[in-house]
Amino acid sequence: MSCCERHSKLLKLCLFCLVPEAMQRVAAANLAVGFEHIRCFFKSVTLQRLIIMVNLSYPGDFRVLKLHGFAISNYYNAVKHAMLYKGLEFEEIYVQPNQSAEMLEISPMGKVPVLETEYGMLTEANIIMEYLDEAYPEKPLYPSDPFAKAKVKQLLKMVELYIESPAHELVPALMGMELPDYKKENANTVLNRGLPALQRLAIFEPYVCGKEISAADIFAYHAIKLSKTLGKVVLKRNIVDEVEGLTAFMRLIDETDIAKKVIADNKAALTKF
Ligand SMILES: N[C@@H](CCC(=O)N[C@@H](CS)C(=O)NCC(=O)O)C(=O)O
Repeated sequence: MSCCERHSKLLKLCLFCLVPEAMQRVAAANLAVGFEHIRCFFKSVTLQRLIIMVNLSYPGDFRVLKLHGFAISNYYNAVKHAMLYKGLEFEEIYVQPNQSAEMLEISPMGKVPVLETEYGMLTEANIIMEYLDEAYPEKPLYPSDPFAKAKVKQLLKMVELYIESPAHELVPALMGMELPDYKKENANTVLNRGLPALQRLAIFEPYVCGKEISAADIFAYHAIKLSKTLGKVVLKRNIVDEVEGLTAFMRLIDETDIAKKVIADNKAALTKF
């Protein structure tokens, strides 16, 4: 058997999803799969195809998307909401953010959410949503027009940086911790610019970027839910009232079945926490 015949036999077996078995069988049949043949085989397949082959040989394990995290996190809930909206099949894997070696292997900052795909792990809620929208184009969450798409990303980013982030700093207060005044002042200062910025940018017709629901709506909804609570409890201000159109927008999303489910899971998780 020539090198190429052996190589194509090996490749054929691999394509039948029997990568490990193929290696064993070929070796057992004394086909002398030497280094040269293996090198020849690996040269012929791209890394991506190799990953697909290996995944296919373990059906059911790698191919279902897995969302790691917990329902207390607004970032986790935004991604979960987007996945439910897109009708994706996925498994939820409960994990709290932490700095263990295992966690840092799947999430470089030890944060949640983490999306496990057949190709590897992804973190950062907006990046995960963008990936999912490209990989699963049904029920898009970003417009196809480049500028409209950039506007969705702009709004999402601005909510994250100038509303959610300053409010998020106050989370320890919800757990009964005393916060130094400078933290509250800092949150107020950023929110005092962030909320008018949202007012200038959001369209509310009825969604934040116009007539179609987008990733910005889903992200903003969960970010503002948390920020509203923190604003009320810690800063004694109602941030939703400060942006015209925001109350109606929050109600609109509140009324959807997906939001009801995600929020019910969030409440259940908070009670157990
Ligand atoms: N930029 C990240 C933020 C994620 C994040 O901060 N998640 C929180 C839970 S809501 C977390 O894991 N916190 C733990 C930590 O900050 O170490 C994203 O977009 O996913």
